[in-house]
Amino acid sequence: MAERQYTANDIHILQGLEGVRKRPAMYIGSSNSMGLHHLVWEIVDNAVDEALSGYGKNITVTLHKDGSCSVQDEGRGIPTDINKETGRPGVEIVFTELHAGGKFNSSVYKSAGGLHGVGAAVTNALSSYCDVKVSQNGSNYHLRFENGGHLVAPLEKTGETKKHGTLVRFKPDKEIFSTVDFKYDTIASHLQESAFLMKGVRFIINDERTGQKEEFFYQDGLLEFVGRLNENKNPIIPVASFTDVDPTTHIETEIALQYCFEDYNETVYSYVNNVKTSDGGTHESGFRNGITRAVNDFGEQQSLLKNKKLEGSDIREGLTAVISLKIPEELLEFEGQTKGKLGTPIAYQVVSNLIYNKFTYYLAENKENALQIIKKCIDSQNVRIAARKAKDEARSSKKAKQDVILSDKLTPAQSKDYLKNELFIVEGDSAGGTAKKGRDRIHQAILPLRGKPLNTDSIALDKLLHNEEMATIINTIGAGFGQSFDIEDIHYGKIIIMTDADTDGAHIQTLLLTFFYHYMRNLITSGHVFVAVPPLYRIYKEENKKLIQEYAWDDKGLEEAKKKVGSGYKINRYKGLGEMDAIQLKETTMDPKTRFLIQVDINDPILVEKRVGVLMGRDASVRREWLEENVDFNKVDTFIKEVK
Ligand code: 1YM
Repeated sequence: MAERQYTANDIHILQGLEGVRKRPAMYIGSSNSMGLHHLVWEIVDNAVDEALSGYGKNITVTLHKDGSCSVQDEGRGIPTDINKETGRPGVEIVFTELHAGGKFNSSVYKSAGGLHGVGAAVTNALSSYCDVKVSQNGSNYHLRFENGGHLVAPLEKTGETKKHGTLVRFKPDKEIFSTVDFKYDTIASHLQESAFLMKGVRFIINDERTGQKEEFFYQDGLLEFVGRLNENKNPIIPVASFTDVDPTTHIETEIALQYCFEDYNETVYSYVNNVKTSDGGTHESGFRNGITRAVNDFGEQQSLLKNKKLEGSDIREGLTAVISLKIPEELLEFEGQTKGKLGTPIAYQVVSNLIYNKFTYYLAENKENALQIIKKCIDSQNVRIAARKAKDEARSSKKAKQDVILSDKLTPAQSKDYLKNELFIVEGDSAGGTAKKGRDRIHQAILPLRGKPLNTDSIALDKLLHNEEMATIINTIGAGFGQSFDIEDIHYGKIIIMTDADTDGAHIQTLLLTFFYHYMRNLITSGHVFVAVPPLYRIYKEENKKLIQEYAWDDKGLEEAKKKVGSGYKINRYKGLGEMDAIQLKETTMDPKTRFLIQVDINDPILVEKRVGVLMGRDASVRREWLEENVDFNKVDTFIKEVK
């Protein structure tokens, strides 16, 4: 192959891609597991855009044994003709220029919509190789990049075909990422979410490393999405769905919703052009406004409300809803640091009117269901009013004017700067004692939990609530629970769960997380909940009467630590927190400068519901099976993502 002549253009491009390699977090959020998966989303997004424009019904993601990932679609194929301005094929530009696509891409609704659609070039820049095959106009084409986006095989025709589509295969660069291990579950649930949002497009995942394979295809889209989210709940009504296209703005809205008994949370997920709007925005506000008006008007008409209007929160308790909007590009506005909040003002009116009109009609047409819904809302209202009364009374009584009564087991932090304070919930009194000695007394508080009361086989949450340990946690956190939970009142910026690295510890972790998920969800969604990761090994030796020691959190770290300490080392494998002394525990697990924390994240609705379902279900054997299969302490990752 002839050596390629670089032009000024190439230099500019390589500088661009070099910038991505220097600061990957700026483009994909982080260089950990989340960032790694971002590389896949970038390529899948392009395939999804193509399907959204009406080309191709199957999208296949394959995880290969060499650590690479490929994404294949059956669309028109990325353009291979020469771009006049640059003299280079379109496909080469797409993989080398940041933000390429905007100029060429003509689809009305872009899935990424300028959100995080930094494009295929970013994936290329962060890969050790990237192979692109395009089939279009009767021919197969191929080009290849290596080593962070250097073109090593320019576009060439490789043969004839009747097919059309694009195949991209890339291998993430080990130099960039802290892990290059693609997670089947993460990718599968992302594809499943896309399949729910795109009726009629089939998403296939094929893991050649393990032989695992799944297909996601939902003809009923959001209806099935809500059904799946509520799989383990007790529904009051069948899932209802509402769709409309606004004639003036051309905004397409689809909403599916369902009410469930014994569910005290509001679960609303929203999407704009197939991208999750995690922080809500105008469409979600419009939805809340519209549904509140519809239920109140219906209740009043039917004389069910005794002159007391329902508040929005009464109407949304036990409600699961998914809202999906398709907004033309010129109306798209996003806000917030992560651009996860829709700002488009008109979306408020569009969604509010749609749900008001359609839900009002639904209530009138489905009397039986309507009465059940109203009853549930009135129950919530009564509980809210009673809780508020109790709170007011408590406030005016003398006792409450003193500090909140805390458990005598709590070792409090001295600082009153609440958000800087950390609460360690520790498994066992003995580890609690060690933690107490090792803590920073200004900012760290210790609450030991006895393992046993939690570690029962039947854990209905109402039982848990009456459990002394749970009551202690609620009081200590100091912000109430359930509907009356108020994040403004929390007494700690970080709630850190610290358990042994064994199955019992994992059980306690998941119970606490499930408890927070049900009763203080905001605590998790606003990023206050963490899991401490104690080391698995201490590697040490004595040399000239001096102790040389290193800690390791996994097997890879163990190998590195052995090298660092040098020959003659001894290894201490920790079985529990209790085996560490206060200094060791401080150094490894508690001191912000040296510890590892995992921030609990619930960005992944289906995965979370699935896990909570299993963990909260009454079937103890399913739960045990899940714990045994999924909790691998050599690779810390259960419920949880994102190492901080
Ligand atoms: C496995 C990844 O990237 N498919 C894909 C990408 C494009 C097209 C088709 C496409 C788009 C358009 C016209 C258009 C892209 N094209 C561009 C650009 N799959 C994957 N399939 N023709 C083909 O939007 O007008 C960017 S992405 F910019 F070159 F048009």
